[in-house]
Amino acid sequence: MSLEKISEGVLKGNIKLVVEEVKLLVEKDEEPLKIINEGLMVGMNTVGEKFKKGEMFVPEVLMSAKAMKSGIELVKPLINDEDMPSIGTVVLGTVKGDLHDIGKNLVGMMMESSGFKVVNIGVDASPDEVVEAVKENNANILAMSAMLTTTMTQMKKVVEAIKEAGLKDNVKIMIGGAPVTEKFAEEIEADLYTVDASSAAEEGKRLVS
Ligand code: B1M
Repeated sequence: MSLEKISEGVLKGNIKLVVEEVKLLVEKDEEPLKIINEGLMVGMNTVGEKFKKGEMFVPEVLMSAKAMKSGIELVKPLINDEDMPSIGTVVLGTVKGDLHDIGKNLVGMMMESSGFKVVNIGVDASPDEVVEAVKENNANILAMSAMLTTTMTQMKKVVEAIKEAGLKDNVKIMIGGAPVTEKFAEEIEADLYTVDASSAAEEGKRLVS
């Protein structure tokens, strides 16, 4: 039983191993965030490096993503505190054309555990869907994720749609994802860029305080 075995399970796309190891560590009262950051994420980072070098292929990466999700599902209830008063509502989604959701879901978990109500609108979210969700939920924060250089440009379209709907003063816009930068956030007039899920939750709290 170890964090190394969890990262190995993610790397091998071995759901059974990940589930067994996460359960054992949870039973031993291991810190849930440590299981994510030092077990599951370590494995997925290696997957990313291998995928880039052509040492792993899409089906294998998908199995790794499934294994990572299975681990996260087990840890998530330990981080979320349903009784925690909400400090604000976040609408969270991955932009149109982009199907990556692992990082986005981590951001959602971290924000939930920081006391936000998170409305996760999923992946491939069009600007119209985003605007609708922001209106419907009276959101304080719109948090958008993009993982592809080809889809990050959709974020600009969302900011424009938010402006057109007259919502720019009502909702703070946070963006993130591997190709996104602080400079890009400034260019498209997003309110905040953060590099990872933990800082998204921390900085998000600051935005609404
Ligand atoms: Co994709 N993929 N993928 N992929 N994939 C990347 C992103 C890529 C970098 C791999 C590579 O080439 N090295 C590359 C993008 C290149 C680029 O544009 N620069 C890539 C590509 C090219 C593609 C396809 C086009 C491949 C193909 O089909 N030829 C295709 C596109 C599909 C589409 O979206 N339309 C594709 C498909 C897939 C899978 C479906 C197989 C799978 C996704 C499964 C899923 O998400 N359900 C997948 C995966 C798993 C990856 C890698 C390997 C891992 C991504 C991941 O989940 N990381 C990735 C390589 C890599 O990142 N190393 C890659 C773990 C996750 C925890 O990290 O998502 O970065 P991440 O989230 C981080 C931060 O970015 C940040 O916080 C998280 C950590 O705390 N963050 C935010 C994310 N969103 C945030 C929002 C915030 C703040 C922080 O505020 C709102």
